[in-house]
Amino acid sequence: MKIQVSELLVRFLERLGVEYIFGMPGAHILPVYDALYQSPVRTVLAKHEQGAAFMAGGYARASGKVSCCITTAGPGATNTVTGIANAYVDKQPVLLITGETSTHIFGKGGLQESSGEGGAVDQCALFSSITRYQKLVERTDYLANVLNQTARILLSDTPGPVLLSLPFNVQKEWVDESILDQVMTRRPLNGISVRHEEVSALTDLLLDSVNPVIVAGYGCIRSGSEALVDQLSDSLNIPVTTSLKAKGVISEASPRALGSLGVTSTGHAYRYIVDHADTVVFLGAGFNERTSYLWDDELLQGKRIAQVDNDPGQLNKVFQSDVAVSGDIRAVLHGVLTSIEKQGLKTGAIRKTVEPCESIEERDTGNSEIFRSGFALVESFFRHLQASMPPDLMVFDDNIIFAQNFLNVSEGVRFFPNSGVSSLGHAIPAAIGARMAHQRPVMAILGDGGFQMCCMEMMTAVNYDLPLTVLMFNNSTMGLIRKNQYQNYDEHYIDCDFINPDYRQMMKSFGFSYQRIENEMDIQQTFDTVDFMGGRTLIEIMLERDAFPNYSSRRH
Ligand SMILES: Cc1ncc(C[n+]2csc(CCOP(=O)(O)OP(=O)(O)O)c2C)c(N)n1
Ligand SMILES: [Mg+2]
Repeated sequence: MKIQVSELLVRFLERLGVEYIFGMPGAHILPVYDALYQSPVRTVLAKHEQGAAFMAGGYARASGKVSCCITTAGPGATNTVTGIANAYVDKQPVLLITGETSTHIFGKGGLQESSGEGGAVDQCALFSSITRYQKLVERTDYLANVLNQTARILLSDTPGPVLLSLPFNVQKEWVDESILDQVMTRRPLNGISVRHEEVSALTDLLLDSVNPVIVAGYGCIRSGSEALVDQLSDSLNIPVTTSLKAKGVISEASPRALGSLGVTSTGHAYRYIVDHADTVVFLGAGFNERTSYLWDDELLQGKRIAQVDNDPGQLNKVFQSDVAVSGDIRAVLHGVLTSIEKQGLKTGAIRKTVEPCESIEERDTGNSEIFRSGFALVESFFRHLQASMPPDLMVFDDNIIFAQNFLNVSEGVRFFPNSGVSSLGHAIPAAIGARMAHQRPVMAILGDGGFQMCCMEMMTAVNYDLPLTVLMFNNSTMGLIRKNQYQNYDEHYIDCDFINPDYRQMMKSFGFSYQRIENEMDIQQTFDTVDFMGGRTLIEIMLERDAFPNYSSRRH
């Protein structure tokens, strides 16, 4: 049967299992919107295409499923750049579909043309370093190949964004629907095989260690290995620290949890590794600037190192491992546990010579220089939150430092710190995307600077009747920048301070509930009234401009 390319594309999305498509229409993409009119794929109209791209990323991150974004040519597409770059760095399966001027006017200076001809913006070139595949689809005879290539990347174990740009006339061309039968739209069952010798080497290393430590990374979440990490940690009594992005891989209420590792943490995990570990096992964890304390020399000095990752490109990238295993983390851990069991070892086989921490409280605040003063209200807020938050809350966090240290992530709760390109303006739209994926309560945490970059997306939550709790820290400054200028630039404060609007009034006009926290009583009142499950609330915590968390922002 003959159908138009726009419809073929929508049928392709349906076969991929796409549920939502986040974006904003424009004349050049209306044929695809028209095909979406009758489709079960639901459209979500964002306030800004950057928000749409962050929503698509949030959806993919929360669900692991293919996510989609749609814009018009020219500015619609260019507005997504930061969100797509974010998905690229985070390896999210995000498909960006954009319109384009008709092929017969390429190079003539069409409105919003981004074909790259005759001095026009070259959209594919622009996206080439932030997508795994980008195609200006000028013809239909290779459509099956283009869609196959798209699906292959989106459904792979290490996915990334794909851009398909469709000229207006091509969207309306007629093609045979059977093209879709040539396209693979199911995830291939080609898990990376695991080599027995590598698993044995890892097992031997673990059994030969006195005080090993596991550093669990996002790869553990991506591969669904959380329970196996916990099992391994339990069976050999190995303490676990995580990268920020993997916070909660094992319950942070566990006495085996060292808390997260990184420059914005209280430093407990760092000190534990430096002082006690003889072996460090990285599981699906890169060793980026924050986790590694700027690749600190002392952290891994004299330790034996093992690394497991499903992406061979990650192995030995920033440190040399004694044992490097490439393969599915689940399969590797399964192999190690089986091998340990075969050797007849029981729980607690490795004698722990050092307690990971005396108490959870000591772990989270002990010796910390970061929160010397000014944050009693924030600490208290998180204590209340910990006690009364819904057990399945999903938290998107652009502020990072407070939740990283004051929020214990345990079973059920999921924590999504800003990652990727670490862009402000991410938490609110990403939380909205995640809520589309799961009928679970969501919370966005961010500063007042970041808030003003994306707060209009709160109206997207209103438009789609989604519950959303936003926690915003009002310090009337870009606090991180101010801190940096204090620490490293002789207090030359430039372009950090600003005047905030009256958020109570703003929220009134948005139809959001509003809670302002200036003292302990306000906290109590907030938790008495806030409805995480069904409400839409902005909670504003007032902070001193100079009460910054005292961690180092040094660069080299
Ligand atoms: C898109 C983008 N622009 C600039 C930055 C650099 N930057 C990092 S933190 C920050 C200040 C954030 O201020 P605010 O959101 O108020 O948080 P605070 O540090 O005050 O808690 C800036 C400008 C960034 N990360 N992303
Ligand atoms: Mg601020």
